[in-house]
Amino acid sequence: MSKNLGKLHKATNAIHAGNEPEKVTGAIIPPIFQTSTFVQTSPGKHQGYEYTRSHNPTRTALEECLASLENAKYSMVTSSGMSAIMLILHTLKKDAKILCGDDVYGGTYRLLTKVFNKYHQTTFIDFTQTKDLEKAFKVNKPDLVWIETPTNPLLKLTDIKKLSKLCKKNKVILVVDNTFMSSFFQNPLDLGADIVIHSMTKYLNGHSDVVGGCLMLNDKKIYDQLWFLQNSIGPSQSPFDSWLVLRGLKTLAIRMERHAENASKIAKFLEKHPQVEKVIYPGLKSHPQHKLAKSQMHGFGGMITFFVKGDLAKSRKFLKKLKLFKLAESLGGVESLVDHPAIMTHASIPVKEREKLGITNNLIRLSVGIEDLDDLLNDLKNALV
Ligand code: P1T
Repeated sequence: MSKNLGKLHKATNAIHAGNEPEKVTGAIIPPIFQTSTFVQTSPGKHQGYEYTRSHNPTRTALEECLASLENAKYSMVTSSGMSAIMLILHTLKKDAKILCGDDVYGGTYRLLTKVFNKYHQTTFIDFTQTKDLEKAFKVNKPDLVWIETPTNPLLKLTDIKKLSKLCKKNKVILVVDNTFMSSFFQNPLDLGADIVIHSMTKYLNGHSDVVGGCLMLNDKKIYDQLWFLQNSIGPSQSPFDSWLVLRGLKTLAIRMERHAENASKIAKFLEKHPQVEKVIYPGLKSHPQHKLAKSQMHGFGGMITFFVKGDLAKSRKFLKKLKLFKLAESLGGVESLVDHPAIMTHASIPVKEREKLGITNNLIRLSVGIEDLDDLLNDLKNALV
């Protein structure tokens, strides 16, 4: 346990929380405890650590830092975003009902519809368009509500405070996947959510060199259940990867500010471009939930989704011409990435569903990095012809 630092700002916590100087040498950076096991002085007598699948001091340091960033009592680090999601789904009883936002990461959709469909029943609804949520709760009788806000890839927002009130009234667990905002721009637990998850692969680590996930929550009973599952199933993160995320977190505040600053200017540029049909970015006045974005988020983030004018051939031409924006799945790293959701990140969603959602062949998703803005704008200008 690190010293209680009192109430500090997030930029400070990202650097200091969980980062105690090492006790033997005073090293300012917590070491990588690259060990699978810990010696006991007599059976059952140890210093809090027995085996790295269960606990590891480097992972503990990261968990403390993450908990401070989401104002959470408990945090758990996992081997990937998907394994964090899997652990939550395993806490549900058989035949549980899940009400899930209709626009989610393709892998989340796949896990719910092709793996956990053996145990649970998931109904997908558009929380932004469903006027009568009370009725949706009455009809579906969910045990758990799952949302991304902003969603991947259409950047739709859900009013977390409003939804959490309804969940509490109906004794339903609300889980928010906060990956797109990072803990710097949005804190769902403060707005009433029960569990927050992140793919740490994205903004929290920020350097595209780690795959990881995390869970933050305030309920001890659910935490104990999640930890039991983590220990039993085994998707714990390696000490080295935890150390890299702890390192990445130190610059979370300045990275997020720069991601958002660049994205806001790029979104405005794209909105005026004659080859662009429509731009979706929560920071634009044209975003249908811009007002909600201003009230529940502390920044608009680094993700932009837009439609080029034309078809798949036009999208392919644009993607081929880009030089700085690299065509790759993932997001949230310091380098800019571009994604074609229909063929890449959301291919596991059936075509009919994708089309209903609006994930069309001319839809492009940008993860705006922290490079010089002029270089990014020039890259887009050269490719959008
Ligand atoms: O890739 P992994 O660390 O397992 O995280 C899965 C995940 C969970 N939640 C959201 C909102 C995500 O975006 C992801 C992963 N997403 C991508 C790889 C992507 O390019 O959208």
